[in-house]
Amino acid sequence: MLTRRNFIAKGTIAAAGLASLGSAGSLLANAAKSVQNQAHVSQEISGPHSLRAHASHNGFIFGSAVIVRSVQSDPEFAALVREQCGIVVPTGELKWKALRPSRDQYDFSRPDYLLGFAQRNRMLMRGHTLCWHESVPDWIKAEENRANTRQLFIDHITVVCKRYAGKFHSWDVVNEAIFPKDAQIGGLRKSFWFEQMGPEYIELAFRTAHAADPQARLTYNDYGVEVDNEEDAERRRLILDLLHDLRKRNVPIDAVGIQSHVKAGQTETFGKGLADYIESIRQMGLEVYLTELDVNEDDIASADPAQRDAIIAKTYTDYLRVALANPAVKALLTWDLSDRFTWLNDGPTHHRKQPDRPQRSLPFDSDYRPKEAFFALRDSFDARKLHS
Ligand code: 9MR
Repeated sequence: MLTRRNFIAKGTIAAAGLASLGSAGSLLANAAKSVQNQAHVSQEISGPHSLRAHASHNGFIFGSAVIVRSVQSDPEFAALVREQCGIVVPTGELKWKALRPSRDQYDFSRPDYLLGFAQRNRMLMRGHTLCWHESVPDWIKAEENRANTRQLFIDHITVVCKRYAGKFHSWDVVNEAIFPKDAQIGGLRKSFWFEQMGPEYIELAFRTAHAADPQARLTYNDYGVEVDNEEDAERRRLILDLLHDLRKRNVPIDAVGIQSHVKAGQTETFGKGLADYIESIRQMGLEVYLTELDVNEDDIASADPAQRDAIIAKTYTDYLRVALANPAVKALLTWDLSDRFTWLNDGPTHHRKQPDRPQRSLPFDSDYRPKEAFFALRDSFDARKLHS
């Protein structure tokens, strides 16, 4: 097996060698195709050839979400993150469930580690997230705490934001608050926070975060706004209504996160809906971050890795052609950097369309070798044409 390092050095030689084996076996042939697909571009991917450098050259910050443990325990992965990222965010370690084993305990060890790593390597760091319906610890639901939810909420946001005050680029203050199926006012999700505090919890979260860390850019982060269909159009309308309302009442908010969990092999397109959405956010004076970009490839019928990689790469290109066109977009993070860690391979597989096939969703494969998606990202960064 080629390692990531010698793959990069010997990429062209490997392509030629494997190609000469012709029909020696589908695996080898696929590998040859996959490497050949990349042969037109430089195999240099570090320093000025990194995603980080190409993004910075085109007016935004590139980075990735990481599982902190993977950076702590795997030096090769840590080197890859250092090489490619100008910003990092922990996938789970700043959520309530991770930070708060009990009412009286905070465990900052993993986010602290990541902050040190980021600072040593001149990377920025984002925080994710202060408020999410999926990360509500059991202890807060107990009767004696339930009655105090509002105060516990304020205390949590204050303590966590103060710890990192002046050190974070931005915070996802509220995550995924819109869920029209719950049939609540403004399309708001009937989360624990909503049920305990009503719609006011959103404003309270932003005001509390701002008081504790006036420097971090405070972000509202959500999914399901990326494609041109009715469902996403409704979600876009509801999120824009929420943002207008927050702005009208001078709630301190600086940015909107578009999660960008997109799908390959679907008929729906990225187009006017997304472009208009980003422009509306810009006109409110807010920045836009593409916060959790990855490509779910479950809908691709082909089992051929080379074909799948090409379709995945094209999905990145199609998405970024629209998403990066607006100058309001100031940051882009993939949701992990390597297929080894993607959440799309987590948990039970029986419900997936391709249950036996690990997803190849990210720019680097599970051995940290760049795939076509890497080059699609880099080319998309370079193709950025800003319409101001
Ligand atoms: O990728 C994250 C996974 O490792 C965690 O187990 C999970 C629950 O904390 O959250 C995942 O990240 C989610 C993010 O916080 C919000 N948007 C959707 C992401 C993927 O589920």
